[in-house]
Amino acid sequence: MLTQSVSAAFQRHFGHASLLVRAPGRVNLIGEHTDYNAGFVLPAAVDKEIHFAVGLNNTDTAHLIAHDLHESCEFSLTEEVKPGEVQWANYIKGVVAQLQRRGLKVPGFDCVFGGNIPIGAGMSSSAAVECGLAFALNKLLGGKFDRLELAHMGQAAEHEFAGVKSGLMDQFASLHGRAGHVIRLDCRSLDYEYFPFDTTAYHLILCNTGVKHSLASSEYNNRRLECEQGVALLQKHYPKVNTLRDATLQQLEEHRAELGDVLYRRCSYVVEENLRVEAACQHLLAGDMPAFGQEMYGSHAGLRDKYEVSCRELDVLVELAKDAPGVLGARMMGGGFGGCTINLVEVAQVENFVERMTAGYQRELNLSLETYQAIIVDGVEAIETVSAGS
Ligand code: GAF
Repeated sequence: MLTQSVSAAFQRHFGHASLLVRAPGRVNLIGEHTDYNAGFVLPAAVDKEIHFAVGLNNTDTAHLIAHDLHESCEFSLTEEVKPGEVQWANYIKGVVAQLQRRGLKVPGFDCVFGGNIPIGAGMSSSAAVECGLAFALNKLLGGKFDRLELAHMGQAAEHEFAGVKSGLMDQFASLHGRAGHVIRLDCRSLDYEYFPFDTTAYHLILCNTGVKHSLASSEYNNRRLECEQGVALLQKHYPKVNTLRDATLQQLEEHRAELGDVLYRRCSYVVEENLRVEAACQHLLAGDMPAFGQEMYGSHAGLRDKYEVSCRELDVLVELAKDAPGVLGARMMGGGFGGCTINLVEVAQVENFVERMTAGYQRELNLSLETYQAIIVDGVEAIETVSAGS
């Protein structure tokens, strides 16, 4: 459906051959704000996606159409691409700039994209845009770069063209997702392992607060800075501590006064969250989903109280989930300050859960709730090549 409408729009506007690509958003089961601290994450690509039709046009200009927004933008490729005023186009321009920086002469291309990833829901629509376009252009231009390099390009685009100093998790998950599996990624070594995630008994349900507070990106960058300050201080005592991944709770305890209250809380959250991811993976292997769910609740408490990236809407949803039958775990997901909670819910209770949460959110905050079941799918891939006029 999505592919057809994007492909039809491409034919209407440009009428030449194109490559069709799908790029999924992601969920993260546990391991939040650990990626830029060289820690562990446990994401998966999900069935909310952005689809692309991309074709070379034998000119020096890129023409972009954001199908859902009914907006277009074009830019010249004769020189190094720079960020512009159109926000959504910057994710694409950022990727093109990365390809150029790696020595590729990017020729003119036409691109139509559209999707169903809710914007601002913390499901990484921006990473899907970056990764889908990077994958499509790379394929059209000879496939020089592997998926990891494409993920790095997406991340760099986020840093330089969107101003968010994000980690690698979102781009990595969009490009490396595997249907029915979560990915345990070690963000230090970039080693990763797929864990089967059985959804016969439990479903992953996302509850979208519908809010995205404006401090999201500035506070995100602040947290990253605070972690770096914590590391700089620890390093004076422990030269081998290069990231919070290398730090222990005992070291933090010993230098608590020197760190001060805020840095101590930020750093101890990160160290504890890494331990929770490792524990969660053990529970997953042992099939102990109630224990897995407890780690999710622990993660939320840390994000709320120590890392302070939650908000009232997210906290209300997690509290409501705790009281609902058949819920094993719930937590805020992604950068925070809005977006979704992720909930692990017994299949038989899903319908009741959705009703209860919707009513509760309305009652507590007078807000309406959107919910989605997250189905774990494969990462970015080419769907087909469409010839001109078809
Ligand atoms: C955002 C970032 F893009 C990720 O890199 C990650 O840090 C996440 O927030 C928090 O875990 O999605």
